[in-house]
Amino acid sequence: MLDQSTICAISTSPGSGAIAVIRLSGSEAVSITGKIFRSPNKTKKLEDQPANSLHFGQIVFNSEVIDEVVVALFRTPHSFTGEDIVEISCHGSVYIQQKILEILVENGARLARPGEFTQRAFLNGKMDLSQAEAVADVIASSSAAAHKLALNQMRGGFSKEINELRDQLLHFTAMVELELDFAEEDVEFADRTELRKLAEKVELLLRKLKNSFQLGNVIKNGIPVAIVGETNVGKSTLLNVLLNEDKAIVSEIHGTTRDVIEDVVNIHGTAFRFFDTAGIRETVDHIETLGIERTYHKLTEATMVLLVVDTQNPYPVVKGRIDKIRKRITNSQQLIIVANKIDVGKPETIEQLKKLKLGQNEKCVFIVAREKQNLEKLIDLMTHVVNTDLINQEDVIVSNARHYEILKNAHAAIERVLTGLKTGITGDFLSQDIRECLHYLGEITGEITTHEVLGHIFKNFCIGK
Ligand SMILES: Nc1nc2c(ncn2[C@@H]2O[C@H](COP(=O)(O)OP(=O)(O)OP(=O)(O)O)[C@@H](O)[C@H]2O)c(=O)[nH]1
Ligand SMILES: [Mg+2]
Repeated sequence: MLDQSTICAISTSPGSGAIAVIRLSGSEAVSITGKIFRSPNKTKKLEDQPANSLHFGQIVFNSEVIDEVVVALFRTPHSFTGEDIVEISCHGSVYIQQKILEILVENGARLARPGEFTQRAFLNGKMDLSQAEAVADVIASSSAAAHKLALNQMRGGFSKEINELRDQLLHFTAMVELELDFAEEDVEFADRTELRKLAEKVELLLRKLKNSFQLGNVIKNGIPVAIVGETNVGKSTLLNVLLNEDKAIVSEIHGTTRDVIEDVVNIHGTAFRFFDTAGIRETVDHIETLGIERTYHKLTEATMVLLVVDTQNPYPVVKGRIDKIRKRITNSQQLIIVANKIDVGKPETIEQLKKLKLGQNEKCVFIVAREKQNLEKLIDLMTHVVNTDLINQEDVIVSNARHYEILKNAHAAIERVLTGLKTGITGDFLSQDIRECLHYLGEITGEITTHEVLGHIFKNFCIGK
């Protein structure tokens, strides 16, 4: 099944740079490079060189010197792909890169397909499938949080969790299936209460992993933060200062923003996806009403809600708005009350707001959005919430849609097991559901895969990885 050819690709990003790296993998990686490599004293043979060594020399083709390069050698099985690998660091001109690639192909290497290096690493058992998938995520990660997530997965954090689950399930089936072998004797090896406990444990773990996807997904794409409040309180002003650009129109006219304005910005290593919304008020304007409906919709989708209130208003008005929004958000959402315009605010309102009792998922901060006063405090609150309440260091977070789909199936299967245990179905049915659950978990780590699945996963990689 494993393709034996030696593959090559430019592994650095396309275009010119100071240097570029061309990578080869396969049994002939060293000998092919050896044909075009010339050391300064012209005597060194690449094939005779030890693993993990570097060699300076020239790439020569038809007695023409193409470039001066450094060649790195890695030998099977101690390499990224598990095969012999050569990395040629050349000067980063597009011409040189293409030329060297061309010469390698002429000497017997084949151009690599997208993700083929990582695919080989998987097929050679250097990593499991979920780890291989994380390689792409690591490369694509654009924020510290997404990077942490991907790196954890690449190092096998997620695989460990899945393997533990599989072990427990195997233990489970073993107990049930032993019973089946002695069906005539009508014995019960598998204590039903024990089984139930085990199934509950597995169910909990699967549910936890499944539920973590929502968070994993937002970390990858930016944590959705809805900026909501009444008209003219300074929502768009706040968006603009957070983004550091004049994205939304700001004016003293009530109802300026009528549609949702969205942008992602990386703040202290976390990607936040901000949504500035239409101010909430009673209105007969049809378009504005539609905008306000969208505001409520964004509110439910957001992980974090910045409720902007204008401290120029009397406290009861402000409190009324806070209570209305509180009714619309759940415990798993974070509410930050942003008391704005304290430069011109009513001292009474500010005083009362400071005394406001806050729930577990609530915070309050006082700012002058227009002057960026206390903006850092708000940002600190937001990043603090993400780092302490959202991402727990030890927790494994699922961020891959394929894994999520599989976990959903595995979870449904274990739920059937639990119902089966309650209703007292026979062992063979139980075991069938457990086997199904096991099968799904195997799809995550790649113990069970089809050609189609593999092809689909790796085609989304870049060439050279
Ligand atoms: N004094 C003061 N004025 C502010 C502050 N923040 C915003 N403003 C002003 O308040 C007015 C309304 O600001 P916007 O950002 O357009 O308010 P909004 O909440 O987006 O309003 P709508 O889109 O109509 O819902 C503008 O004139 C801003 O300059 C502040 O901190 N202090
Ligand atoms: Mg606005």
